[in-house]
Amino acid sequence: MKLEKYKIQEFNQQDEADHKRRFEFIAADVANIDEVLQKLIAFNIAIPSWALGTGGTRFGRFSGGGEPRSLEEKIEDVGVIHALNRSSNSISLHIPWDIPENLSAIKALAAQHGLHFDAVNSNTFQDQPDQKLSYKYGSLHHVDKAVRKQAIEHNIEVIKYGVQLDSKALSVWLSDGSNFPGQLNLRKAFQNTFESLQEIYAALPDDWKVWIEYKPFEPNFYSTTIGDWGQSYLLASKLGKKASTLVDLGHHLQGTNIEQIVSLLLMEGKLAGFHFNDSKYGDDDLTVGSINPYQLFLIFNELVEGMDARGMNHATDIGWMIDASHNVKDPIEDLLQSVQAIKIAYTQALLVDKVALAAAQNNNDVAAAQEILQQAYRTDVRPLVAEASLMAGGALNPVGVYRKLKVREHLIKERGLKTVATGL
Ligand SMILES: [Mn+2]
Repeated sequence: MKLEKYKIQEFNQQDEADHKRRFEFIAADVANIDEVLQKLIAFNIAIPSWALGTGGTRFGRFSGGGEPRSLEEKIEDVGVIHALNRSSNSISLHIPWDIPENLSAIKALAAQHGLHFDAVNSNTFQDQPDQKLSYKYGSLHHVDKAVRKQAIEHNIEVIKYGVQLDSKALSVWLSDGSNFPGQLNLRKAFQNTFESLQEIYAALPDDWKVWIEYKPFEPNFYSTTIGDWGQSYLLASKLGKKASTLVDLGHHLQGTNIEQIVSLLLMEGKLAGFHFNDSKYGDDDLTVGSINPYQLFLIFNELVEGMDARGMNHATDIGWMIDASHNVKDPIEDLLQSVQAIKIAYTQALLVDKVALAAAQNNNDVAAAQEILQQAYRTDVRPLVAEASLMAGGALNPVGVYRKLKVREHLIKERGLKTVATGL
């Protein structure tokens, strides 16, 4: 399904007068409003191919109907999202859930929707039906060299798919770890992981990167072989320049100061990218900004400050991606909400008075520093995000227009009520 631009514009016109009034009110206080809008227009967040279906838990899965049945339909769904928000211009594929069979046709379809391919993701956390050796006890860290070899070869195969899709990065998340004390020699497991990653690293094309994701627990509950940012950073440092650390917001223990992690990784030039989601307890994979939008803002504040300090391009020098799962929501609505939340936090971070904040910090004026941050955070920047969307040809209110256009009803009619997307 392809959304017609004129239909989006028709709905925009209905809201335009109200929007202009709200926009002008807030824009009057933003000195560099054009720069902010241009940065917002340039800012895109990749959609993972596994997020277009309804997610499940280990207890069950309740399909919402009209889910994409193929990679082609997943690309069409990302096309719908991008048409509405003009901020989701790429898709991140997961191999083997989404192996592209006809590469040139897939690339042409993506291009029709204005999309390109972001990082490719390998999967050694599940056994596939035709797989020779099991990953029950891990993959790249496995005690058996033959299992490690199989997992290395899978990652190299994923790189080959990615090259054909013009991707530029391999994203690796391992579930490797142990469930009980004594199960693993922790040092040897880490060493095996490093040596396996070295072989994968050697297969990377010159202009490629490998992103190493970490996670402290689940599915293993005693140790995870790449459990935190320090372990990921250690691997990335030992591997070399093409390797860096990927931060998934849900992959931290409660109370972790993620903004500090981000700040230091940026300082070292080792922050690869982001997997956005939100959580209350653990790796909940909830909609971005639904639980703790202030933390998201504080993270973006460090991102903007740290990227500016290194002269980085906000839009392109870090990989931005959503990694969430939707148990009870329409996945497209959830993704639209997530992208909006990210853009709101980014805009608020752009509004922070950096000169005044640096002065307050240098004077140990703690109260003033808090006032400056919260001045930006408590600004309702939604009209700025809406204006950027309007300027880029998207919807003033993406979720609202999605509902008015009855997209899900059309998709159910086209695909059926009982479809199941590959992946989750
Ligand atoms: Mn992730």
